[in-house]
This record gives sequence, C-alpha cells and structure tokens, in this order.
Amino acid sequence: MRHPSTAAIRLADYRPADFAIDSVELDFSLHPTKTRVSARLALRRNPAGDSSAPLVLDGDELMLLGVKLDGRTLGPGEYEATPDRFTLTNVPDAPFTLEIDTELNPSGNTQLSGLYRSGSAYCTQCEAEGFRRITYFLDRPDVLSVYTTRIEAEKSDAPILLSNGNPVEHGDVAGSNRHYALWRDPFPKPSYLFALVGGDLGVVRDEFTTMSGRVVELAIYVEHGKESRAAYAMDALKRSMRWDEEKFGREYDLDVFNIVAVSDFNMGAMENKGLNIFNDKYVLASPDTATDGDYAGIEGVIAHEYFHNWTGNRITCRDWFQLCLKEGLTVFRDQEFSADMRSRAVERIGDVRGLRLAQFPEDAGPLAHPVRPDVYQEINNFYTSTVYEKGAEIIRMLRTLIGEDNFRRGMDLYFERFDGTAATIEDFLSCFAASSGRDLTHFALWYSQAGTPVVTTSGEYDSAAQTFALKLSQQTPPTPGQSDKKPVVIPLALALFGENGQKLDLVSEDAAPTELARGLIELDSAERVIRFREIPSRPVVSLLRGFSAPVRLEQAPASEDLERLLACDDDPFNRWQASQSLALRAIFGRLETGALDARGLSEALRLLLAKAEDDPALVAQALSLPSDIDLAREKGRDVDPDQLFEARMALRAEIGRSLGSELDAIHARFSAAGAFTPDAASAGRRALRNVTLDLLAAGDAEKGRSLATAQFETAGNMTDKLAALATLALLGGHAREEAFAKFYAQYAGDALVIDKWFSLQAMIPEAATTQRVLGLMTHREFSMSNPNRVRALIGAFANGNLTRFHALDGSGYDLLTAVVLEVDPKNPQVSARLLSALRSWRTMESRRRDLIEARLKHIVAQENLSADLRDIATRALG
Ligand code: B3K
Ligand code: ZN
Repeated sequence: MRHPSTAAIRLADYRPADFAIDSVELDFSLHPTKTRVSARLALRRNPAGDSSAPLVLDGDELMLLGVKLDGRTLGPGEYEATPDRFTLTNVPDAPFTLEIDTELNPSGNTQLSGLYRSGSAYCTQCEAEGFRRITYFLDRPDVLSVYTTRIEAEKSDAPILLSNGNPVEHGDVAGSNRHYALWRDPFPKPSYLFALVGGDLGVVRDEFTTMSGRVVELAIYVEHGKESRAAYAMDALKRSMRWDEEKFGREYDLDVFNIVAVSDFNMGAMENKGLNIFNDKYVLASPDTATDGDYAGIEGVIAHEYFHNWTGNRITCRDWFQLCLKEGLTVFRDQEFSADMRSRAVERIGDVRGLRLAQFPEDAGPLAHPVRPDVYQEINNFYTSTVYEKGAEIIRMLRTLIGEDNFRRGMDLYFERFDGTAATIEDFLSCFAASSGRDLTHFALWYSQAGTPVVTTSGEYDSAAQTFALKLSQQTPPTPGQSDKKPVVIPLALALFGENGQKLDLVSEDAAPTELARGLIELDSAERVIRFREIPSRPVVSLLRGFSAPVRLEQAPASEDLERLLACDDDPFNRWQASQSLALRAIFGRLETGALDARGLSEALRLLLAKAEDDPALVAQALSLPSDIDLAREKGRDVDPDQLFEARMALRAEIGRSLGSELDAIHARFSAAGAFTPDAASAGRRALRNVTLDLLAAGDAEKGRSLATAQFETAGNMTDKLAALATLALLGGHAREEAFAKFYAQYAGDALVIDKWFSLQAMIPEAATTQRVLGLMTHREFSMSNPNRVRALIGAFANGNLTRFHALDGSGYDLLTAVVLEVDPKNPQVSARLLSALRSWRTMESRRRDLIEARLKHIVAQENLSADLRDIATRALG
C-alpha cells in the first residue's frame, strides 16, 4: 500500500531538479512474480538546481537488490534506501553513472500503476507517478532522458516484446528458452512516457506514409482472435495521422507506431512515446459488439493519444500543475478531429452535453479546482473533466478570440519554440500573444480561477427609437479556497433575429466594429450594456452561439422566442439548446405547478421531425430530453431525484403521446437496411430511430414493448440491439427479463459486451435494482479487480441511476461505500474515482445530504485509506 502523503504539493514551490539524467538504459528480465530491472542512469548536476543537494530519487514499494556508482558496488552505509526513496549524499562533482537493480512482482500489482499483468501479458502505466514503482528515479515530468530498453522473457510466455521508440535488435538468449528485444527511443522524454509490453498477442499491421514520404509501420496488438475488431481503430489511426499533418503540420517522427489493447486499465488509454497502451474498450469494435457511441469513442481516443505525440510528448509539462497544457489542448485537438470526421454540430452538442454533465457539477461542488490547480495532495485525482474538458474550452475560446489564422500561427510558434522541452501555460500563451499581438494577461485568469461563470442577460426593446438594449453581466460563485472572483474574458457569440426569422445587422456604438462584424461580444467586465440601433421590431436573441464559452447562461426568453430559435436559428447548437431549454421549462413548470405544459415543445419538435431527413443526427439530439443529472444540475439545490424523475417521465410520455404518429413513421422509415457501416450519417439515422423508439415506448408502453421486442430480436448491429434492450429495461416485466437472459446467452464471455449488460441493469429505475446490483456483484463475469467491470456495474449505478442511488433508505449509498472500501486496498485510483460520484452531495435535499455526510465521515474515519481516496473524501466533506 502506498503511504498516504501528508504534505501538499504546491505550484509556488516548484524548483528545477538538482540533477539531470541524460540517458537511461533499462534491462528487464520478465517473470510473473520476480521481474528483475537493472537501470543504468547517466547523471550530472543540473546547473539550474542546488549545487550541494544530495541525490534523492523517488520510489514506491520498491525492493532494491543492489546499486553501483561508476561501476563500483556501494556498501550499505554509502546510501539510504527505503521502498519509496533512494538517497545518495556523497555525490561526485563530475557526471556519473548509477546502476540500480530492483525486483518487482507484476502479478501482485493490483493498482495497475507501474509494471503489472493484464491477463497473461505484462504491461506498464507510468503516468503520473508509476515509473517510480519500476525503479528509483527523478520521477517528474521536467527530467527528460533518452531511453534504451532491453526486455528478456520466456519465448512461449511473451513472444511479443515492445517498448518505446524504434526496434534495434532481437534474438534468442543462448542456452535457454528465453529471448530478448532491444528498443531505443531517440527523443528525450520524461519517465511518465516510458512503456513496456510483453505477451502472447495477436497483431494487425498497416503502414502510413508521412507528408515527407517516410513510411511508418503501424501495428495494433490485441488478444488472439480479436484481430478483426481492431480494423476500425487502425483506420482511425491513419486518419488521425493525416489530419494532424493537414491541420497542424505535425508529422510523425519514429519508424514504428504501436498500440496495445489490454483489458485491465485504469483509464481510457496512454500516450507512451511510440507505444500507446489502451483500454481494449477503446480499440475493439465490430458491428455485432460495439455501438455507434463505441465507434465514436474509439475514433476520439485513438486520435487523442496519437495527437499527444506532439502536444504532450515532444512538448511535455514542466510539472503536474501544467497538466492541462497537454490534456486541454489535446482534447481540443481530438474534438476538432471528430468534428471534421463527423458532423461538427453534433460533435459540439455531444461535447457540451459532456461538459455540463461532468464538469459543471465538479466546478460547482467541493472538488472544484482551477484548470491549472495550485495545490494537490494526490495528482491522480486531478485527471478531471475540469483539466480536460474545461481545459479544451479555454483553447477553443482562445481560438475564437484571436481568430483561426492567429491561432494556427501561435501553434506553429509553440512547436517551434518549445519542442523538446517541458513547458508551462505561460510559455504556451506567450506564443498566441506573439501571433495575435493581443495581451492575454486577463484571459489567463481562466486557468487560475475555478468555478463556472454565470452570465445574466436581459433585453429591452424601444419601438419608438428602434433600439434594443442588451444588458450582460457576469459573476462567478465562490469555490473552495477562492471566495472572491474577478470577471473573466468571455467571448459571447451573438445574433439577433427579426420577426420573420431574418438575421439583423448588428449596429451599435457600444461595441467595437470587429465585435459587430464577427457577431462576437467580449464581456470582460462585471457588466456591459450594448444598445443596438435600427432594430425594426423586438428581436429574438441567440446568445452563446456554438457554446462560445464554458459559462452558465441565465436568461429568461419567452417560450415563443425559444420556439422561433428552434425553427430558424442558423446556429445548430442554439437550435438544439432551444429544444433543451423548452424541455427544462416544461419539467420545472410541472415541478412548480403540478401541471405539464409541453405544447410549445411538442409543436416545435413536430416541425423538426417533418424535416428529419435533413439532419437525422441533429434531430435525434433535439429529441433527447434532459437527463436526471441535467435536471439535478439545473435545480442546483434541495434536489429530490424522485420528483425530478417523475416530472421527466411525465414529459417523455406526453411527447411520446402527442407526437405518436410522427414518431411511428420515423421509426418505420429509418429502419436499418443493408450492411452496417459505422459512418456518422448512418449512425445519425440509427440515433434518430432509437430515440423515437424510446419516446414511443414512453407514450404507449404496450406498443413500445412490441416494437422494442421486435427490434431486439431482429437487430443486425449492437447499436439497435442495445437501444431496444434499454427501452425494454425501462418498460419492465417479463419481456425485459427474457431479453436480458437472451442477451447474456448470446454474449456470455465477451467482456466488453457483458459490461453493457451490467450497466443497463444497474440503471433500471426501480426499487429492486439495488438488490439486483448486489446480486450481479457475485456474477461470475464480474470482478472487483477489473476497472471496466467495476465502472460498468457500480459506476453506472452511482452515476446513471439517480433515484435508486439516492434511495431514501440509504441503501444506494451503503452499496457504494462498501464497494469503495473493498476496492481501495487493491486499486486506489478506481476507488477514488468511484467516490467522486458523491461530489454534488451538498445540492441534495436535507435527508439525503445527512445520509451521504454520514457515509463520507465513515470513510474518512477508516485507517489505512489510500492517499487517493482520503483526498477525495476529505475534500468532498470540505
Ligand atoms: N495521459 C493519460 C492519462 C493518465 C492518467 C493517469 N492517472 C491519458 C490521456 O489523457 O491521454
Ligand atoms: Zn490525454
């Protein structure tokens, strides 16, 4: 067990390392329980460091076998070594070599950090601080070294031996059943990008010719028998490589690019130089086993990890506070890639849905932190949607503010100036200040100030003067450690529409000509009023178009205005937003008055359905009503999930009933024909058909049951099959149980598909579900040691089933608490992540709040909690 660190790490305390490690030679002799690692480090004092400091290397649960300094074995008195630290006080002045031998037990490594086993394969995960679980090292991102890695293993056990960089040689070890492979990575890199894989794996190969004509050999390694499921990932990889050349001028730099899919992985994937290691969920897909969502996820994650080669690897982070330097930027890049590959509007809607679902609640609760935090206890807890998704929104705002050309020139400058270095947010911003000539000092506040700004707007029309005064104000609520907030720079994309839906020219003396010409208002103070002239009638305001800033918009447009926007706005994002705002209005209206008025929404959706062929995916998004999580977030306080659920179901049923015949027609007309293809257009048609099925079933359960059962039986792909099963899951009864049984019988043993089966059951909004989940925890395909299984069953229950998780008898909280405490000694990253399902507990109504508080206190009172879990539980209590 890792020792809970006591001291907080602060950005303000950063100082350069006292030593540089120019090269690292690693020699691994793989064995399930006794792997030997010899590390040979070429060290010298760092001129920027403290010239009298001892050499202190990081370790974590290490077992030292021996150490040599410049070839001489050191005696016990000449150094100090504990499992988590190696100290050498008498350091030579001249550059020196340290050889360190350690022994590891990969099979016993259940944290999945460092060198561990997934099935029979050996693999590594070193970000953020896993390399110190392999050997003693300056395990920090600003120590860049050139790595050479030799791996030796039993031939039959691990015929495949991979590491970073290019293959140098391989061969048999004379007089044994063993063989070896030698890899060399010429690009200096931090230790967190080190990777090694050994195992008996199947492979899919391809090649890519770069823009300068170099041929790169590509390979994706998967479990034997799953090779055909890697075809889509390979295709996505090649498209990513081409896109990065075309959009950012970035060419790949090694002779090979390898991807390995493993089934035990703490997160999605890892961008190790030249050897990406993936959760197999983000590699494996076939029409029978993967949904359209899975395909999109694979495309996005393959691209994300590939793009890290430049934004993360060639330019890395000076320290972990700068994590968003690589993550926010790379998310932005993968979002843009997906937008180019698919529908830009639908991609944007999906990204904003995700931001609001995960990041907004984080920013509004006790775990809120700036995109660049200034203090942490456990860095693993800062791989958050704030760092990733809000980090990406900052980049997007930057591009919006300075324009595409300046943005691209700023990126070019960034690569030119900082290639091969470990950089900071200041370094990054300086490039855009230079390319655009704009002072970005105020803009930089987005990185250091936490919380979601609230933008409040109101408008006043003066018919006599033909003017429209738009009043804008901003305010950011306090967050932990930051009570006083300053105004930030908010780019607000704006259009005004006239009576007949025509876009009005923006004429005003209160805004800069460029703001008016671009339809982009910059709100950088607490308040601003802009009086528009020559407005012939009261306009309809379309604000925050394309979601131009990660803010909450408080405005109270008349319902007719929203209906008009839904019909005529030329910004597809705001068309969709209007549908969601109307739905929220209907639901909250019902909560307040008991009556449901969904006429306006129904009529607007009816018009959309009539034009469904134009953009099925977008119409599907408009028909996807807000979830319970959306409602809880919008309510913000005294949340009672039962009430929200009831009102939401009432709206679904009403829409299903009133649009019955239109929905029926769409469901019939969009039925799948021909072979499955995963492209966005086909996926959009399936999405529309499946959301109509869901609404039809909400309006008429009997009809829904028969349509869903038929679709379940005949579906030719996983998207349609799973959508039918999800509909049946909500409808209940015998048909549901039969379908779950059939689904299991068909896919038993196919772990990624069985995860979907676990999740759907965990999300059934019925009282019996908690028992069902407890039962499934003993299912033979469930395992507390596999992160995907735990997330599929327990994560889905805690995050996707608000009524049952928040049951008033506390049974949902008890279930989560028990699982978190069971998982923690094995895998702290997973337990800490699971517990963050409780991060919005203060917004619950008082009875639930008390129940949760008691569980959090119970957790904090345990001895031997991991640092990860203790940090989350303590901060959650606040
Ligand atoms: N950089 C990794 C995340 C590592 C998480 C370590 N706890 C994956 C990614 O963002 O691409
Ligand atoms: Zn990343």
